[in-house]
Amino acid sequence: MRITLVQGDITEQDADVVVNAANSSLLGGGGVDGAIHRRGGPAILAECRRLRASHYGGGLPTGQAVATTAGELPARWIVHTVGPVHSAEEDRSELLASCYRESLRVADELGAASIAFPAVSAGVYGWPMDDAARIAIGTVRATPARVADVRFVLFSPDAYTAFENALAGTGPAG
Ligand code: AR6
Repeated sequence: MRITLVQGDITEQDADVVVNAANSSLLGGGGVDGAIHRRGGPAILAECRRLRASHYGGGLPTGQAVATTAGELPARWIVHTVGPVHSAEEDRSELLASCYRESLRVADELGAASIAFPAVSAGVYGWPMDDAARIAIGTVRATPARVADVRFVLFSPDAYTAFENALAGTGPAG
């Protein structure tokens, strides 16, 4: 498995799988989720609605992942995963790690050769970027998977730097 970092917009990635930082409703939202639905077109939402009706009436649980078409995006599939909202009182790292493990598992089931991840939970859900990056890189490295090309697509220079540090094993001091 090769891990690479890209600064940019995840909707432009031509990876087999693009991971969406969704919410449990699967009905869209802001951030990555909004961009994916906006640029991928209505086929993605239509399939999300079918998945809700067939399997996830109560919502897709936090830490799980499920695949749909990528609609008009260059990717072949979207894997929707629900990150945990960051909490100062409770350690939810294991749920965030689960998002990466489950997304890799679904990508393997699909036979994907490449996968692009955003920084799950590090936007609307409030996760500190350095910690989100450490969990993301650490989990992907520790997960056996057939998918050979794993990309993290970071929107901002700060996010890119946080992932660079995590990849090099040099977190911020303190
Ligand atoms: N490409 C790559 N990264 C992006 C893009 C993009 N097009 N847009 C934003 N980011 P977020 P979350 C970065 O909020 O924290 C939605 O409303 C962003 O700067 O997308 O898991 C859902 O419906 C941040 O670093 O996801 C949920 O309700 C990172 O992607 C909720 O937000 C993740 O930010 C999920 O929140």
